[in-house]
Amino acid sequence: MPREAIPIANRVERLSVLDHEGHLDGRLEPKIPDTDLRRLYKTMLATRRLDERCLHLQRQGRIGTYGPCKGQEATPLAVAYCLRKEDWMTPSYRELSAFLWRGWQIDKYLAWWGGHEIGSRIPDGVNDLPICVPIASQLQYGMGIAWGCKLRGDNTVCAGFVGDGGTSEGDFHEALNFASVYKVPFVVVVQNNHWAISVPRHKQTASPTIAQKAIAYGIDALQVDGNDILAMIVAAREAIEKARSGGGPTLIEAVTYRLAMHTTADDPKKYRSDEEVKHWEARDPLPRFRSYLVGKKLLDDKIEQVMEEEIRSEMDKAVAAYERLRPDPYEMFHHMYATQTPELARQEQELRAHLASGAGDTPPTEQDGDSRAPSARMSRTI
Ligand SMILES: Cc1ncc(C[n+]2csc(CCOP(=O)(O)OP(=O)(O)O)c2C)c(N)n1
Ligand SMILES: [Mg+2]
Repeated sequence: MPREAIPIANRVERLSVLDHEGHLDGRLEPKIPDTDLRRLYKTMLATRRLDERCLHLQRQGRIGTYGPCKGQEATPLAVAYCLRKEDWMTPSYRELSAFLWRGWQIDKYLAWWGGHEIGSRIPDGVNDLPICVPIASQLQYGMGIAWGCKLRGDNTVCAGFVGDGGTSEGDFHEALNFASVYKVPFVVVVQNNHWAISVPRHKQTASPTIAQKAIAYGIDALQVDGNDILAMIVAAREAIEKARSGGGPTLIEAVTYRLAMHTTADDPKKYRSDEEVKHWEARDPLPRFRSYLVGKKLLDDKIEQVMEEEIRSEMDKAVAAYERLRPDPYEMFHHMYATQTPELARQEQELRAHLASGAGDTPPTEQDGDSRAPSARMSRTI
């Protein structure tokens, strides 16, 4: 009876196409039409600007707790770019660039952070699940959707997102196991942004990469520079097309960094150094993609200025539309169950009595100084 190494079929590769300064490894450059490259950059820029705007809106009391995505614009966008419209996406909560690409409405996105269920309503014709906060649970839904795609045989696939912290949840492992055994068209993208609130990546798991966790489930895996949109497009294209052609699931570990706080309820200075943040600011996905596009003569200051103006005007309109929304604050007591539970009925009565007592005054809105915005009173916990 020998004692010998067991050959393991799966291997884990690391991929990057642009270096930290945006220089290209030409051998790996994906084919992307010029118009798409410009649109991708504009969406990255819009994501950055909307993220900044959301921070301001939160500080002014116009939306509730907000979870920024600064520094993580490239990964979700690349995946969304490679999906077809009829494919599915099960996001977590830091995939804003993908939401914009997939056609989510900005006013509804703001409504979600304003605590209103109207923000969970995905536009007709967009096959996405809403923002999901119970960590990693979205992978179970994603796996189920992908299985449905396979059973229907309509050539659609699903991409699901999760954070590095989410890989410690049972849901992550159950979804991978099921996806692999049933060979479903599911692409799991781990946004490894190095932190799960204040828990660093090295305390999350002792395995040298997150990608290699896929090996135990018999799933192919790739570790990718998640701040390099070109590398992410190469990886996502491969994985999505493999899934579409019956090759089963893939795990992509996108190595990125959360440049801002976990949420506006968090102070990252308490647990990480300025040097670490500076190190990652030098790897910001936006300037890297920008310098690639400037090198290809697809972008210059003038073109970017026009983009900035268009983005600003679109955001102004969306913020105004959000602040005009007057969603029913009692909807939250009716949203979940067909028949309201006694406990929810009690809570609804409590809120009604509280607001009737005049305790529900709200801060002014951006548009109409002294009117009331019920949204400003609500918040989410993530
Ligand atoms: C099941 C569950 N447990 C705990 C929480 C509280 N919580 C919210 S975010 C978070 C950390 C998630 O870290 P990670 O998966 O790395 O995602 P990131 O926030 O870094 O994008 C935790 C523990 C939650 N939302 N759901
Ligand atoms: Mg994380």
